Amino acid sequence: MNGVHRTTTGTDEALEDELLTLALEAARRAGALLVEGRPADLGVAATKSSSIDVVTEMDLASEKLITGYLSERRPEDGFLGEEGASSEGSSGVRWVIDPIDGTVNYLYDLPSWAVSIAAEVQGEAVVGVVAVPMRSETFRAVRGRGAYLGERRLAGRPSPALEQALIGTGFGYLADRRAAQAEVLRSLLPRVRDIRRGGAAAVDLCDVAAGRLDGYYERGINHWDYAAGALIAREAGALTGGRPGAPLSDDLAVAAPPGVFEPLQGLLEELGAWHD
Ligand code: LIP
Repeated sequence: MNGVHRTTTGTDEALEDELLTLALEAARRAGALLVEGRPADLGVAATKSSSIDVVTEMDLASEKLITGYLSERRPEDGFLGEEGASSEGSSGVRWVIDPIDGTVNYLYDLPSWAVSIAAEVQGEAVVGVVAVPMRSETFRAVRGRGAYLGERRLAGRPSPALEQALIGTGFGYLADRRAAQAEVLRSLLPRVRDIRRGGAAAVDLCDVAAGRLDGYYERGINHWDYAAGALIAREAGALTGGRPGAPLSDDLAVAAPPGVFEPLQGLLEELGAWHD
């Protein structure tokens, strides 16, 4: 024995622990930067375009902080980030980063925005951290070892019938996509308890993990929006996927506990939620 403990999923536990510790600290630092660096009158006093510029600046600064912190400690790792970080690396580990998920909420000073960091080993997410600074919450998961919010192990909530399910969703930025998403929603809304549009996919996925939503779906989110949150949802017992039989992807993301997942995914397929 060389002292390396392999988990049931084949990754070594010491590596997972190291990646989790680094992701938590990087997310904490980025969250603090974003809270402290956000001008108080952002989105109120400034013109629309200059407000957006400030948000872009904060997005870039957050990603720079995270990639700088991680690459200093693990220089061989690769990166994929919303603001352009993209490198292969040579260690087999790749960090997938959304430096601000929920940028419009951040712009308007609504609390539901997050820093999302996932670590993938050989293409599989093994660690996920979603920090939601304005809620003072940090969600985390390690593949095969559960999802947590602080000390609380997350386990979703018992599945209601789809008609009684509270479903989160989101809308893309392009008008044509929004029109198609509105059509899907028109048919879905009368068939569920209600709909929530929180504005940050990573937070929606964590809310499924925490049992605050019975399910979530969205077309067109990016890898960095869901990499950490989907792992957290799965580790809390949710199923994740795209179209029936397909994994969760940019085309369609669905997450819900068993019992809601299947009818929701089936209905979304019928309604064509996977295309514009
Ligand atoms: C956003 C999501 C949001 C979704 C938007 C967008 P961003 O991410 O989290 O829920 O509806 O399409 O992808 O741009 O704030 O990182």
